[in-house]
Amino acid sequence: MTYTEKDHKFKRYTVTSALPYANGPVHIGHLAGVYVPADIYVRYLRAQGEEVMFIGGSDEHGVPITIKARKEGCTPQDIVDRYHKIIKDSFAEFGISFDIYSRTSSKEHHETAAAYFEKLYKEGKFVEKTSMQYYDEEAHQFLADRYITGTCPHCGNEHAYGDQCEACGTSLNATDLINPKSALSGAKPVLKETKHWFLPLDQDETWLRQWILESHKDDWKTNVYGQCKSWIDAGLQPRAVTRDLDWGVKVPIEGADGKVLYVWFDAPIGYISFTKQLKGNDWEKWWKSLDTKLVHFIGKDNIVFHCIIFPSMLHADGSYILPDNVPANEFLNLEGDKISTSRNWAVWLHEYLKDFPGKQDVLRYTLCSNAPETKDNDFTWKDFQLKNNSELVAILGNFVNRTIVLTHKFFDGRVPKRTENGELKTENDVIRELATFPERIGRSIETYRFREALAEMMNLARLGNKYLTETEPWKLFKTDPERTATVLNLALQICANLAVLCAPFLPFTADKMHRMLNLQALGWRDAGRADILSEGTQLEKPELLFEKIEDAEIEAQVNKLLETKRQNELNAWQPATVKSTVAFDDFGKVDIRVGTVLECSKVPKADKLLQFKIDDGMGGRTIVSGIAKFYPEPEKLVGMQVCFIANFAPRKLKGVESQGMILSAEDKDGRLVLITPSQLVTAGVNVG
Ligand code: B3M
Ligand code: ZN
Repeated sequence: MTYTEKDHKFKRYTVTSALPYANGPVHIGHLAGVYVPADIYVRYLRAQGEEVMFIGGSDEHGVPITIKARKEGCTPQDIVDRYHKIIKDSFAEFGISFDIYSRTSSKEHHETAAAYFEKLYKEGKFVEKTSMQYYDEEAHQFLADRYITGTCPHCGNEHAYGDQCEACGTSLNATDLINPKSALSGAKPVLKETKHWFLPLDQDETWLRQWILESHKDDWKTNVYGQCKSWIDAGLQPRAVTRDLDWGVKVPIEGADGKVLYVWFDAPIGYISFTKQLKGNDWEKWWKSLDTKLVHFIGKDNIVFHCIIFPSMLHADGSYILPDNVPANEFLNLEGDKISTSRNWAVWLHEYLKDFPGKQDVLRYTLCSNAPETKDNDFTWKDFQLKNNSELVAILGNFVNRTIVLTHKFFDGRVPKRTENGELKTENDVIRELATFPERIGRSIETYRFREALAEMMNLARLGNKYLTETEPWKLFKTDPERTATVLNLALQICANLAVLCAPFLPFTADKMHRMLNLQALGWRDAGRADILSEGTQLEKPELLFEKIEDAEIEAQVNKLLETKRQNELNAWQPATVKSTVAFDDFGKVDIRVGTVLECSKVPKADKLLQFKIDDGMGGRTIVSGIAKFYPEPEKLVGMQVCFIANFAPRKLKGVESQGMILSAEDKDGRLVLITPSQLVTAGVNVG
């Protein structure tokens, strides 16, 4: 039994993590917000000997998938097959220890979700309503959810979706949007009649208010509680749980052709259907026993669905437990900017693995120590480097390495004997303090304060370093080998404790430490003791737990992001607005001619300038132009024809008189390109 639950009723834990949409790979935001905290939580619970079911999977329905398929000209199934694999592999590589990672396009899921709907339908739990919904007359389709965008009536965000505004988190109905626009054709949609089934959330207000606002006032995170409160206070509206779409779980009743379940109806049922998929498992105990604790790990944009809509679905069925907690995180930004799949502004997990092979724990560590638990937070590569070099290498890695190296040096790598001596105050203090760590770390994890828990774990490594600094075993050995043995024994006990206590956060490092220390698998309850590593145990050769990350590696990542920024700017390029109208006569005042380049060279001491000698059919002239950067071999321009303004007032540039201006086009990346006639013409002719 865990620390906060000593007197509680829970016997087992069902832990779910939001199902990512299989319309793209996963990035650091996913990991920091949901999967690292969820994984720490379940690894810890397992170490406590608790019975845990950790559920994950891909959300393969919904408009984000069909939009992507349309863009790429393939089927939605192609899209989800591709990304489900990438996502599943990334999670496995990062050690996210799901008991099952499944997918909502699976047959079992379709059956479970359809049966869930059917039961509620038969019991009269839905309200059937014919209403007006937006329809795209060009695409001949109803515009559900993300097929429609517009301005959020709450915060004014112009890119809100038909079901939700991501800027303020509000859940919307498409008809709430101001200036609605079809995401398919850009057309202004029309309203058309259609029949749907609604979950009458308005009837759930009383028990939701009691359950969340009263019972969970003290244990739900403030950000989660606050969002729930404002929705409930604003008054809940009936919510359609079906859609006019062809990709999804078919509505399993007569008269519902061409309709599927709303993705937010079927996706959370995935948690249940995936549990069922684990063969030989009594799935109901994970979902229907009052002694099971249900915890949903999600990001803040999913709060309403997990705290209000899904609980209402569970409540409508009547045989399910409700979540005990929904520890939602805020968002992680990247280098000061919102992470965005469409703008490619992200650190993709599959790319990180290629760039930093074997360094999964470094990212897990950075993301946990910087997790957006109470407010949005920023990931920067500099901070990543700092956390690795000054914390993992300098504190944890250094302590473990020094201890094992010294044990090899002085005691042939065998755990030396610790002389129990009541007078050794330093040792007794260390032993006493060591004993407090498992509970301190455990309490923080159990109350979803993972940053704090991680910091505590590092404090144990700090305690170890401080102990070595104070006792200096590397010097002590010459004068007092017996005391040195005591010191290294105790330092090794701290290492062994770290191996157990760092495992939820840094599972790969913990495995390495277990191997180096020849430590058997221990539970959380074994930690805290100063005798978990038996005297005489032969240690393996030390290997470094962490390596320094060099500036060049960080620069390469920063440059990659700068390049993305540049690409995004190019993609966002739009032609300049056309200037105000000019009369023909005014245009006629500018005398544009064609000339042939006779000579061309750099203007001395001016990086940007080229000096042209032009045959203008009138005896020749010199023109200076600021295009040197784009024509590094000016002599190659000889013979080319250019257009120039012949009646431009002469002016001196770096001491050279320029008698006109050569015309060039500025491309969207800032490159200047000379304008030349498509065929040779006589030097001096007019352009107009
Ligand atoms: N796929 C939304 C998201 O990825 C959604 C979560 C479903 S959890 C049941 O943000
Ligand atoms: Zn909004």
